[in-house]
Amino acid sequence: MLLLVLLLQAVLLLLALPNHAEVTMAEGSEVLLPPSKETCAGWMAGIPGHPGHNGTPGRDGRDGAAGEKGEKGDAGLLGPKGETGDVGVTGAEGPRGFPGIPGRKGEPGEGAYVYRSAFSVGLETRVTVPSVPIRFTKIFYNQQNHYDSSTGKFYCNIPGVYYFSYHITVYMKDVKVSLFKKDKAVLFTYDQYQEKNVDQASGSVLLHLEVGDQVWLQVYGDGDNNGLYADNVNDSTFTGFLLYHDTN
Ligand SMILES: [Ca+2]
Repeated sequence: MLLLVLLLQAVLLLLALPNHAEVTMAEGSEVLLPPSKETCAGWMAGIPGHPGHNGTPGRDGRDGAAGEKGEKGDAGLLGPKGETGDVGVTGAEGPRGFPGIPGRKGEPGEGAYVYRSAFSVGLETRVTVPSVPIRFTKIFYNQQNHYDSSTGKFYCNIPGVYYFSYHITVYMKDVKVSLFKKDKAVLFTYDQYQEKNVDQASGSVLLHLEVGDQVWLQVYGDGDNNGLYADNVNDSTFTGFLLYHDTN
């Protein structure tokens, strides 16, 4: 501001200097004009006066027009990272995938036929001889031929646990029978016959057998206890089968 004032004063001074004489004349209108050279031959010019004092500073000018809008500034620095948001809602189940690759073919299984052993036979004649194997010659089942109808014995081909049972019709005489294994009686059954009646005698057992073991039924005792009977409406049967084979 001060600089502006000084500059204004300098401009006013410059403007005032050339017109000093006129200004002096204007201000001095009431002063007596010097007489013209024609009217005053003996006139001599006076000494120029001193420059006037500086005028008082003018008033402040009006505000200038607003400048043009500046250029856009650079982007500021990135702010700190915000807090982790809440977990979103579980999405919908996706589509079913493609079928997988088929697995490898399995190892061949154990042959079931090898471990089959079963027989079921019946009495065809009522004549039984004591102290020898009873021969059951009516064959209900003997697929593996492990029972020999010519001897009345079962021959073990597969080591394991076997089930044996017999159901005998008793008629006319008492019955005493034993189940033999390897020349030794292991099971005994005794039935006393009742006059004018038909009785039943039965027995069953589980036995572990090794290959080559023989099993059969036989009348035991010294008496005449061979009342085993069979006809068209009465059977006496002997049955055996492998329950499960040895695994070692
Ligand atoms: Ca009886």
